[in-house]
Amino acid sequence: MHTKLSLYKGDITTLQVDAIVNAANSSLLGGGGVDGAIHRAAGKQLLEECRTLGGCAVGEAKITRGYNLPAKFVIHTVGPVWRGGMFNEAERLASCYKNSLLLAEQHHLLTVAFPAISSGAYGYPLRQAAEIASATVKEFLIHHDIFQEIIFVCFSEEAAAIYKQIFDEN
Ligand code: AR6
Repeated sequence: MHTKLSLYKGDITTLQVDAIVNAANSSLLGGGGVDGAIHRAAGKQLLEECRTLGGCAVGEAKITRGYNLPAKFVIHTVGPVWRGGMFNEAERLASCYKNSLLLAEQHHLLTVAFPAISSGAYGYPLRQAAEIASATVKEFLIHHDIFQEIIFVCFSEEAAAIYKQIFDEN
């Protein structure tokens, strides 16, 4: 594989990459968690650009500039709310990763950092969410091995341990 996959424990808003992915809601007008942190760090111009986008459906992705962030772009995607696993949550979560990477590819972005989409306020069990993240990105890279680095950002020790275990197993 040409693309380097890595884990980073910490705050995604500090990363100097081509794009960070935001775990947004379908309004794209901000919220808590990583979404709140990204809007705070990017500044109010981000919200102004988001207002022009007309929202985003679950599993889809939209791109904006990064404004005051060290990242050049923000790819906003909307994860599924966990409702027990019988409502296509896994497919929808996988779509978030695929559509975010497709957008990155279209914009020739080479370094992309993902948070653990849906695993906070949206309640997706972290291990299952991380397994989908890892498997979906690896599968995407089979046909689009065009990135320099994809970074999985873990915000807690627990998340870092889970991601590390999944990486070591595969
Ligand atoms: N850097 C990296 N990861 C973070 C950061 C950060 N600064 N802050 C939190 N996380 P969540 P969701 C992790 O709740 O579950 C928002 O209000 C966090 O530990 O941010 O997709 C939106 O507007 C967790 O593992 O996103 C939506 O309404 C992961 O990011 C809703 O929450 C995702 O947690 C989306 O919920």
